[in-house]
Amino acid sequence: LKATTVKTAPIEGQKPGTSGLRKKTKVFMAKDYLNNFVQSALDAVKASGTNVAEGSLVVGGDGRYFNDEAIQTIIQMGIANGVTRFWVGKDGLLSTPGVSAVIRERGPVWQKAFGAFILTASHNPGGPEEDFGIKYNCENGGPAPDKLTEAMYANTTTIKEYKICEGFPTIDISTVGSTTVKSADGSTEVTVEVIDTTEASVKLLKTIFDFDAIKALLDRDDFSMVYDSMHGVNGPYAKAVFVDELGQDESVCVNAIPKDDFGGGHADPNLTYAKELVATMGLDKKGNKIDVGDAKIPTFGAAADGDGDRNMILGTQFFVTPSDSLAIIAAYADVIPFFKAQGGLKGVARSMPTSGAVDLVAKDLNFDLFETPTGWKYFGNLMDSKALYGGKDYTPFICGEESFGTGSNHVREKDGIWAVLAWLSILASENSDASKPLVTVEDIVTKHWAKYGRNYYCRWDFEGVDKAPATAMMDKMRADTTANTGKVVGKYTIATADDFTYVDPVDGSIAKKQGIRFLMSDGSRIIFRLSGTAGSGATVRMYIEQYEPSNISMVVSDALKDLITVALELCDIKTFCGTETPTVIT
Ligand code: VG1
Ligand code: CO
Repeated sequence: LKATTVKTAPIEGQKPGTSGLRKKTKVFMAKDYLNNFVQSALDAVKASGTNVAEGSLVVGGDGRYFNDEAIQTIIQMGIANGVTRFWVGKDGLLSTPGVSAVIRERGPVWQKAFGAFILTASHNPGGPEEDFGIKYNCENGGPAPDKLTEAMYANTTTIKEYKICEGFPTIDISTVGSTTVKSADGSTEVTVEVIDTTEASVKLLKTIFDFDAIKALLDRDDFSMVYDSMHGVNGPYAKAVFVDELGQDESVCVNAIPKDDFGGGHADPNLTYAKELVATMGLDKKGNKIDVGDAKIPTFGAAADGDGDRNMILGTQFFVTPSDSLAIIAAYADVIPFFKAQGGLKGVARSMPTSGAVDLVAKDLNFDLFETPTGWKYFGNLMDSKALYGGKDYTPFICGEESFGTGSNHVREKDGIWAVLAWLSILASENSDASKPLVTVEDIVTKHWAKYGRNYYCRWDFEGVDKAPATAMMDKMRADTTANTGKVVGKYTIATADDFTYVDPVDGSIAKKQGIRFLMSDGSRIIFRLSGTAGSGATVRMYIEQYEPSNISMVVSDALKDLITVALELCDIKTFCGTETPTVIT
């Protein structure tokens, strides 16, 4: 357990983004890169008042290339920095929501986790030529708040040395079990426990949902489902829930073996990248129906991203937008025992670019509604409002983003498999009478639109553009907000043009520059942001929304055509970035 101190120097660009630090794998594998960040992170965690010698540090990842090596480095550095207990996922695998569940649920009080390193670049491709990432989660199970990630970043800019126990034996992470090592003088003892990947999550999910009701639905002859884990870390979780617990055939879980390059795919569950599932469900990448001949299309389809926190929900030849999914789960919260048992849902939140569909449900059902910046870390304070701050209690709570993320206060991360089980609960409740014809995903969504109206919505991503012109474009729109307010553009009038600022209602912290918004007088919205998860270059995101109270059966691209034209003019991306053709539309 002898620690060595290694001289190092600051490395540029180690600033965590929307969800941790993401870079090319090769960058991470370069000398001192990971070490510098881990040391800076641990120093910030200690400075925030955490005693790392007490409790456990969780370490796990989505299984991408360099995962295993990084885990051993983190253990060796953790020990040198005073950590005495580690919980490592078997085979190095823990999903993002899985880590949150482990932190919150696992262990006796004296072993409880104080934090976690999650090794993932989420939906970014993996492999030696692609991306790697690391993020830190806190004692509440949620992503480190801005204050902490800023402190980590500040440390990376001044770092001079890091500590590591290079002599610590390499841990065999392929077998569940414990390794304990004592220091030569007997004064300290370090335990590394390799834990079952899915246990804590499955146990928790079983307390949230009515598994018997879901099983009855899945067992119906007229119901079939497929869950595509895209070779990410979700596979073991999907199998544990659907095969082991719910007794379904293995064929329900496709691409369920985690691979270090996600099978060469892009483990991002949307209509563009989840090609295989989208075709199985009888759709093209625009969400239009395709001819599948004699093939039988499943009743329900879902997909997950690399680290298992995202979800896409599909019915037979039908795509549910993530914003609608959030609104519908909120509207049906009472069919989920977890919410019912706590006296029903109290609060909902969405990130600013997410459509206002959930707002209509909140208004109708009297839930407190919050609009936060992009990224899950902003939901944490709201969910912890009572426990941590003695303030108003917003839980039980459901939150979500347009980027295929949905979750609740059962953990402090978005949770892909939770969303799938939530949808199956809704379907089970609508189909409690087995003698009646099946109520489908499409029926449920259409009924919802008929009641609340429809928020037509799309997001255009311009990936891999140059950072300087993209930043200049944003700066121009920011500078023009006052001039643009009141302007008439096409058939729209800009009621407000601004740059979104969020004041956290719980602790008063302020997040500025969270996206340029054009709020039209008829309620339509155009929003621009730069992605905070790109491993290199820049990605411009353009979000378009138009609400229709009764005209609910238009084709999305037709409904949004005029607004898109206006949006492209307002940003002038053609001039700045040389393109106005998106790489992905969701
Ligand atoms: C994107 C999404 C955001 C999400 C984040 C992390 O961020 O837009 O909604 O929270 O990814 O998701 P950005 O800054 O690139 O727009 V995950 O599943 O990649 O951890
Ligand atoms: Co993810």
